[in-house]
Amino acid sequence: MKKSALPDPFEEARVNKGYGEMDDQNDPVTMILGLKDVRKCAHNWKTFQSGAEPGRIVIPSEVNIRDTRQIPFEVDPPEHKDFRALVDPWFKRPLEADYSATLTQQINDIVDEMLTKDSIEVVEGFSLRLQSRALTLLLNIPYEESETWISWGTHVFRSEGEALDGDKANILYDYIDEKITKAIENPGDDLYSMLLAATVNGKKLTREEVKGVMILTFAGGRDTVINAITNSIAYLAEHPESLNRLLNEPEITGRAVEELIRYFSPLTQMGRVVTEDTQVCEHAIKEDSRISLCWASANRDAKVFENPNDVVLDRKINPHVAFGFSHHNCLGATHARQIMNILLKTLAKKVKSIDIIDYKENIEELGEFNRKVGYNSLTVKFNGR
Ligand code: HEM
Ligand code: EMZ
Repeated sequence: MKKSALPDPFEEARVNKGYGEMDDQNDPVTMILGLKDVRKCAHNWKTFQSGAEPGRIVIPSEVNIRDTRQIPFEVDPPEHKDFRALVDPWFKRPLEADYSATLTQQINDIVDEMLTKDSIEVVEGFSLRLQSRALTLLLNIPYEESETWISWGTHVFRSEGEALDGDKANILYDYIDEKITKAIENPGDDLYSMLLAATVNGKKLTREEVKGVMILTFAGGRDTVINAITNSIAYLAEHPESLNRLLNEPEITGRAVEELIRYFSPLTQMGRVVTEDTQVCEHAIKEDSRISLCWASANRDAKVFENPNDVVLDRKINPHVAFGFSHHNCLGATHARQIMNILLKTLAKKVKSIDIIDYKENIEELGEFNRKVGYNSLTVKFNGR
């Protein structure tokens, strides 16, 4: 097994019964494992709800550490549609020429810096820094603000040894509160100010709603992007021929991004609360219990993907659900795809090979399953072309 491989722990359960089970803080979860079932349940918001109690659809559940509703993530249709319509254009900005030019500059700079070093710890020293700097573009605020976010570490609700960390969450909450107050006093052209000026159904957003969008923007796009970048570095270290291929065939870059995201599936699963007694995979599910849409398992479904456990860099048919499916599909996907696309092109141009010096895997414990989602640390050396 290669160091960069992410094994699929769900295969047997997916093939044999289609679902798995785990306990999460005495609030059990039935995990939906096949791609078709995941899509069907994701689409059925009436039976499988997102908006029940803030934090409950996240696994591990965050009900004990927060009560602000994240928007549009924890809102169901029909209200979801209006919030989504408000933020959609903003989250498409990564497609604009200025945005991608600045992002390219940021990525060039950090890769150049890494090439001068004898060793790099990728998670904190590369991925977190790249992610935080890129986020200043998405929020449209000064670059220097990223220094604060980098100091928070890789997850805003979790810390090493603690799956849920309420004190840490409060750092983010206080920070966002302060920034909202500043944007009220002195509006600019940043995301806070856009939200504060906006109306949904003729009504201005409340402060709590603005906070809900901002918390989600900070939390949702953090460890996912960090894992995507870190796993890509590990993969390229063990597949230097891929660096050459990306250099010589830049036209496959878009497909390579989708394939790496499918294979890594940086967000393993997301829950839903069941609104009525029902059945999935011939398995009875009780009202007010939880299911999860297990994107990581669905993305290895052999009924849909040929050689699902291989990275096929230019995979042609790739209907993966790593960014979710249906109403709540990932709002940050445009930004994440741009980061990955520019990163692959930049690495291919500047880096000949990458040596792995040391690593510590990040394993999620999910009841009967243990899933490697990435690394707690990964030390490498970049060798220039
Ligand atoms: C939703 C994955 C990056 C913001 C989702 C969902 C998935 C996902 C699977 C669906 C959740 C559900 O159905 O309940 C990922 C992955 C990423 C990534 C794999 C990186 C590779 C980002 C970034 C941001 C972001 C960079 C923003 C900074 C959001 C938001 C939603 C969402 C706001 C909720 C959309 C809605 O409810 O309508 N993401 N995400 N994500 N993501 Fe991402
Ligand atoms: C929530 C979630 C959003 C949650 C789309 O995913 O990401 C998780 O990392 C956060 O902990 O609060 O924002």
